[in-house]
Amino acid sequence: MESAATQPPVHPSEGPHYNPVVTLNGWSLPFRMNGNVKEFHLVAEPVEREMAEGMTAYLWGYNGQSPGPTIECVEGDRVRIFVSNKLPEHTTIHWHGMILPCGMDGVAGLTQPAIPSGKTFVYEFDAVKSGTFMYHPHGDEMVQMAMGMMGMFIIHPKDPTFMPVDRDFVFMLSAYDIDPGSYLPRVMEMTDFNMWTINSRIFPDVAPLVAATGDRVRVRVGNLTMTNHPIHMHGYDFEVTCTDGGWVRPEARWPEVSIDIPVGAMRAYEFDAVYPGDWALHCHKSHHTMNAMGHEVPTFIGANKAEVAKKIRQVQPEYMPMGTKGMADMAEMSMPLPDNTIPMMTGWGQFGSLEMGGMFTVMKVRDGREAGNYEDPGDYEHPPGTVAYEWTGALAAAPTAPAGSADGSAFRKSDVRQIKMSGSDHSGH
Ligand SMILES: [Cu+2]
Repeated sequence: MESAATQPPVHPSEGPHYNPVVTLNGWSLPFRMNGNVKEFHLVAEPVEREMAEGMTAYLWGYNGQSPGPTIECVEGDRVRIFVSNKLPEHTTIHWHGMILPCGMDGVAGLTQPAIPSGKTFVYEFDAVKSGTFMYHPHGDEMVQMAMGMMGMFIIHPKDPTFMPVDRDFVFMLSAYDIDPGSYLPRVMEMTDFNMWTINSRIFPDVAPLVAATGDRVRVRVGNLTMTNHPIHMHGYDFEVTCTDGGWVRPEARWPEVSIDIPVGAMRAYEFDAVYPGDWALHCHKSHHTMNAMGHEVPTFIGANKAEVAKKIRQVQPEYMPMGTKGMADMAEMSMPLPDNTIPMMTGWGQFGSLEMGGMFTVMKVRDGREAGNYEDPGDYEHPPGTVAYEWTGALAAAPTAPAGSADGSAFRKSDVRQIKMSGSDHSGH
């Protein structure tokens, strides 16, 4: 797949019918029927992934892309998956969350010999349980997953009336540590990643999720990074209806506005898209909605850099003191960057700079969208009188915290007394 654009869903022309998923900035792997067996072909190989305009990563993936294409089948299908290895080292594929014979589980050494470079192995099993699963290597796993080898595996219910939705989105969260100016992830990194991605794309180049007002919408999110991601969507409350363990019974669900996606897990949530708008959808860890962030930058908030700026300009005339009022000025100013990286905070909306990056996108709900149309509808046209606005009239004094028993200073006085008492106790010993 040459393009990183979201490919429209592919309705099955053979085998049992299902309502296909839409992979954000991705696509579904075509299959062919061979008798009663649904056959797929995955090719593990080095790929180039454009994470955003101006930033390409040299990754390993499947069929020309990282993450690999989404595999879709139907509960009851017999599937046969050919896996060709074009990597410089051996690999396997583990089918995360799926019920299958042990010898098809894909753990190198434990359940099968690894697939040598240049060879093709076959995995074959019955899709016995519907739900959302993942696939990834289980041989040199740390390196191969750090290089981007992963994908989603959807088994649709045999009964098409079971939990039907109008729009069914799926994406994988992955993270990379790629130094600005370079292309390869540092595979030994464990914590300090700088590219927090949705299907190996970073904001502002993550595709929006597009829905029509009134649609029943499902969003399936897999996490194969090294940390959890509290995925937060504005404008709605919703319920987790599926994990990689299976469907969640209605009596076991509760309302949420952020759902934590644990490491090595999948959560699918559903809602009725009754509120039109451009609703932010993002990881709530604020460092995960940034790009290419260095964590050694000192905090200058409140500092007066006027004097030091004068001195620095004697040797570096273009020097601009930044960060003394916060960091928003960094998003608004475009400064020269090293090759192959993009700004830490970026993205422009109809009202200005978003100051975002990484795991951020938008759920765009619009009246009158036709079924099957996933094209970006552009900016939301707010009904008149429904946008926050500047107040230019007179203002009464703003309320402040009342003085009294809950006042912080009174609390501190008792603290001091406690400390004195324990001090005298101590001296008595
Ligand atoms: Cu996160």
